Amino acid sequence: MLERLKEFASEFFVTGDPLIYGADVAIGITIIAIVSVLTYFKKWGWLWRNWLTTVDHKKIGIMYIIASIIMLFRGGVDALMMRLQLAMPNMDFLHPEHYNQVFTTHGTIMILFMAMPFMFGLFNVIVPLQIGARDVAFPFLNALSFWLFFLGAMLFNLSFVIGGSPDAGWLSYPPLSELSHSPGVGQNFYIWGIQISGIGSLATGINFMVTIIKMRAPGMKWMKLPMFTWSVFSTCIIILFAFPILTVTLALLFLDRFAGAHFFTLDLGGNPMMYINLIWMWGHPEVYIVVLPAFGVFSEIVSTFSRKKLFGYKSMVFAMLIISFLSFFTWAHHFFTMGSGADVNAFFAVTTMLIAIPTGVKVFNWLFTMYRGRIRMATPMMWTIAFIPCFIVGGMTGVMLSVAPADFQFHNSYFLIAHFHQVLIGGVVFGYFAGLYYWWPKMFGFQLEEKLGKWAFWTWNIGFYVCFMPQYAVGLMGMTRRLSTYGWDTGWWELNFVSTIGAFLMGVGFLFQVAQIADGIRKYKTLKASGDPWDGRTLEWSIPSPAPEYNFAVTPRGDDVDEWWEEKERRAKGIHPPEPVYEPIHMPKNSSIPFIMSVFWFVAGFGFVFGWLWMAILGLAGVGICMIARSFSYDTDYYIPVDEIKRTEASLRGSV
Ligand code: HEM
Ligand SMILES: [Cu+2]
Repeated sequence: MLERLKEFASEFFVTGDPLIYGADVAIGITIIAIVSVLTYFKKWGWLWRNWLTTVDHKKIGIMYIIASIIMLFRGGVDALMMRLQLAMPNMDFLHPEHYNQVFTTHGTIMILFMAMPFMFGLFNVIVPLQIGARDVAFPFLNALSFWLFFLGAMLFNLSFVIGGSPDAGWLSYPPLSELSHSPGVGQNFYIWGIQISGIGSLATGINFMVTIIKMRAPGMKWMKLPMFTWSVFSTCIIILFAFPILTVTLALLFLDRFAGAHFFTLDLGGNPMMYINLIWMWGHPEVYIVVLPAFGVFSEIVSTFSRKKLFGYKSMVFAMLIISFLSFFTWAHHFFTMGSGADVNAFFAVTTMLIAIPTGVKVFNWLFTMYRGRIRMATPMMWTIAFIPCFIVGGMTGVMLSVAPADFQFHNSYFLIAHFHQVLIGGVVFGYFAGLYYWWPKMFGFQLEEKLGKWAFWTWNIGFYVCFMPQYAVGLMGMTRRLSTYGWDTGWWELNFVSTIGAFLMGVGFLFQVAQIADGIRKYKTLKASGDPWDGRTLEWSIPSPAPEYNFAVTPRGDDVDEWWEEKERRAKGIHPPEPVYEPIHMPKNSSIPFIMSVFWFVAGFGFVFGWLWMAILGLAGVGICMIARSFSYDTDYYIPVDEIKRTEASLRGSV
């Protein structure tokens, strides 16, 4: 009996590597620390009532961002481990199997559990405020989306200590990801972690689409929508069409592994290339999903910090919609080498190149907005200005990759690694950082001090170029991706060494950001932000920071893109708005169902990962019961009475 138990434990828990034991201990200590702090300060009730069961879009947004920053840390540690291993030839720090796991978890986490939630966090905090709404269209569904994302991400991360990590790359190509080549549970963790959080992503896409269509302030016609909200809308269109493809593809892969199907196997009629086509039909749109909101953030910041209207508003909107559309017709540029022939490759090469046109339009619009503007160099603006050249180089190397015959050389080399990190870091990460700095005072009610922020900015930026520029070169010299080590005779080590230094500089940049935030929290009482700390232009700046629970005491109007700016101009001329007439505000009630239901999804996922059908059925039954419970709960809303609104407004407005 004891022997059997031991055997089970040695398969169940990941063993053998000192790094893993170290991580086990660290995870254990963190959990104990969190539990004891919550118990000691008697904060469990507070956590449950204010956060775990909340349906408030602002709080959900903050939880998304916190989770994504933790994931940025984990993905970043993975990155640094890889760069350490590649710093010198013949290094013995990560063994090949371990290296495979690390690049797989790094890529998956960075895209799905860092970029996506960071983006959803910004959607949540800002979109309802920008369009003058009380909340999103479906607040309950919104909470459910968050918890599905969170527990999906936790399930994925669990593979680090239980069962073993996936190691077939961030897109899990068959045949590597099939049972024949990956008999362990790692791929199952991959499939279920992404499936569960993916349902949440699809629901968020639908939720924000409906919110933007139905809940805009009176007067806010489509061409009066703030640019960030437009970017969210175009992203939601892509999510709506792309995420179902991902769900189906992973479901088919799961059937291959779990039920002996042969969709993507090499024998019995299956075809691995079918998977690769399908996954990129989601995967390419996915990169536009994460970058369009960053474009939206930059548009807001450029105009606020140049104190000018955004140049070329309509062309911005059309550029984004065209990008959304085109993003569905470029997927095969990820495997020009498949052998589909010149005609097919030519089609995908041309569609890919076409995307450069609307993107170029946007870049010129940002530049023209800055032209002759009175530019203020606060941190959000610095990230924006740094993004422009970085994204241009990243985009141009993308156009180089889209030349199909040339791609036969570039394919899967470090040239590609450098290209996509340049657009993902220089575009997506810089964009979300800019957004976080910009909207930080609105989220938390205090300003961050700029000094540490500027240190973070410079170390991140210098680190970025030092890390990735050499990779273009080393790629052209023949170094391929997913390589766990190389010899002295390759001539690659100097460039790799420099690249590793750059990666660690970015790590230092991250530490500066953590320090900046910690410092801000320590001094937050002295750093109180007004409702409009940047002299903003859109409606979110017209209300106090942080926004009260109900956002707007009276529904605002949205007659202009820069409605709040116009309002300030009117007030300067002495035209004041009429005294507000308050009415009771209709609000959604908190609910514990999203959290509990997602925990059941987690249980079901865990059961499927290990093939324990009883557990999977138990989990799914729990999910079903939660759905039934929700459909019978009628007590889902309440009204904030006028007295309370008056009191809150008086205390908030008094202090701003
Ligand atoms: C912060 C600095 C970062 C560094 C130093 C870094 C470094 C690396 C390294 C060394 C690899 C493995 C290359 C290989 O052996 O093939 C890699 C792969 C990858 N990275 Fe990053 N990375 C960073 C940030 C990011 C970000 C922000 C994202 C996405 C938002 C990202 C997405 C990916 C993806 C998708 C892969 C491919 C994984 C695979 O081959 O399956 N990385 N990165
Ligand atoms: Cu692509």
